[in-house]
Amino acid sequence: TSAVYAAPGTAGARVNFQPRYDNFIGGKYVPPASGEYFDNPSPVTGKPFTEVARGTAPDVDAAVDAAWKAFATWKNTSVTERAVLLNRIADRMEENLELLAVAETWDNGKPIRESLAADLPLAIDHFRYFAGAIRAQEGGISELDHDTVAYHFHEPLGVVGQIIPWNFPLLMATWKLAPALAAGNCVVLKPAEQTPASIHVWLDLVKDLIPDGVLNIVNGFGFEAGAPLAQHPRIRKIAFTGETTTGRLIMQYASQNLIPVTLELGGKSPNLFFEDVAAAKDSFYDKALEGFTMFALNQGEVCTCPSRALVQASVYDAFVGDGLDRVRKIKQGNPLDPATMIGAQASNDQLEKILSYMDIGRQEGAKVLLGGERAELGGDLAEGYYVQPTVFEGRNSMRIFQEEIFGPVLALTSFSDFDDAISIANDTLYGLGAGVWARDGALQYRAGRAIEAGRVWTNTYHQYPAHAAFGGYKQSGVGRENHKMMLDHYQQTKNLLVSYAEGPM
Ligand code: TXE
Repeated sequence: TSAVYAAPGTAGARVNFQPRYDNFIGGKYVPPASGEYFDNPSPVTGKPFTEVARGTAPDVDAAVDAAWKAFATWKNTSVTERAVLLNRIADRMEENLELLAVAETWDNGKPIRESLAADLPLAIDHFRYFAGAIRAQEGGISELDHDTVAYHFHEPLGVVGQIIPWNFPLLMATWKLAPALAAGNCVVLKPAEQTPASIHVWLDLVKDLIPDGVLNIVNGFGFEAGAPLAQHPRIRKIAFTGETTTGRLIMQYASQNLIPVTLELGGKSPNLFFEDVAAAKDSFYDKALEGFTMFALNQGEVCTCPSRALVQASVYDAFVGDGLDRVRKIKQGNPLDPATMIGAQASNDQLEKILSYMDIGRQEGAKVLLGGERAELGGDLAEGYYVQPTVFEGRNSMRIFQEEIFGPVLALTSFSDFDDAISIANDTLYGLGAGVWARDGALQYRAGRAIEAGRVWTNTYHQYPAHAAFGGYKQSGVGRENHKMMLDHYQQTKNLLVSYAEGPM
């Protein structure tokens, strides 16, 4: 369908939110100990549409208790049972794809065509991937001598804490939940306060499938609900996605209880365009131009946003000219319109942060090639959080090249040769993603190996399959998500060392 989806709360809406969401603990909705709720606005209109429990330490305590109670049974489930559960969750999501996509778009501001074609299908596939991965996992046996054997078993950690961000609320929840549940853990999850609602729409669809206490959700703010979770003495691991400065705090909290941490943090990913890209104006060139526009995907609110474009000087003017033409074609508008390519920023705070970086860029002498302002959309969208796709030209030493803006803002510069390209690409505190665009195979390979980043896309960008490892070098994080190697982060190894000899020892 190409019709605009009806807004929640209006006639014909695919989803209607409840007026209020509580915490979900031990299989039931429970009011917060504080008795307080906070308003949740939609970025599409800037207007509140539901209110959400303001969780605090006592709620986290209750959730951790409920999770440990459930773990006593859950840890003994077979991998088949857990795989069946994950597959059922995936099926429910698929049956309710449009409903969930509208919920996600309304809560986060992202265009419906992306929630429908990317966020939800990727989340569904993630549950299915880990359903398969856990069934295919095997332990190991070492024969120490003829009568002595070391067995290696995978065991779950127990109760784990998970703190997620607001840029891909359902997908980030899935990235954390699927491997944790597959491995046999019970979870206490804290959604981001900016996007607390879509996860409850999801929960309403799947909660009858999940045994009580296996998944608990405590809503609330970072310092009030997130910190007590990360510091809780009875969680066995904390997984976090968010800002690098918050990641540092999470690691400190975890050190109090000496528990493992996985962190997916910020980025300032370089997107490198080598001169041979422009050797012909063919379909490959066209694909590279599309790669140039990827900084605006999800309004730039992606930890791997290719927020720095590095274009070889010999083709700079021509390539950038064509690239800007492509950026001008990005259609901004109502996120519920399937034709819209760029929607609203997730929160007013984020909108203001982006606008302030645009001022910083201008002040430090970067040249605005495109955009540079808040996007004024009329009617119901007038108070939504919209920003124009923006391209700044400048130098890599500028703050807009070094600091994560997390908006549709590209910092563009040129490089002379291979060594210059790699040195600019790596001149950053971060190392999450990168893009390499080149026709020459050896060049692609050498650039991919030389860039200090956990994922280097080559002649593509922004693909997130469940079976490719994802995570940061340098200050972009610790550990990996996706891929079956993720199970290692949610399991510990039990070694039984057994002698079958009669004796003597
Ligand atoms: O992140 P926070 P914010 C970056 C992006 C963005 C900036 C700020 O640059 O502009 O971070 O966003 C919880 N103890 N990214 O302020 O604070 C919080 O409630 C425990 C990059 O929203 O890191 C939320 O659930 N938890 C990014 C989650 O942490 C705490 C995604 C993320 O919030 C906490 C999001 C605390 N002390 C933002 N403080 C990515 N890598 O994808 C906050 N939280």
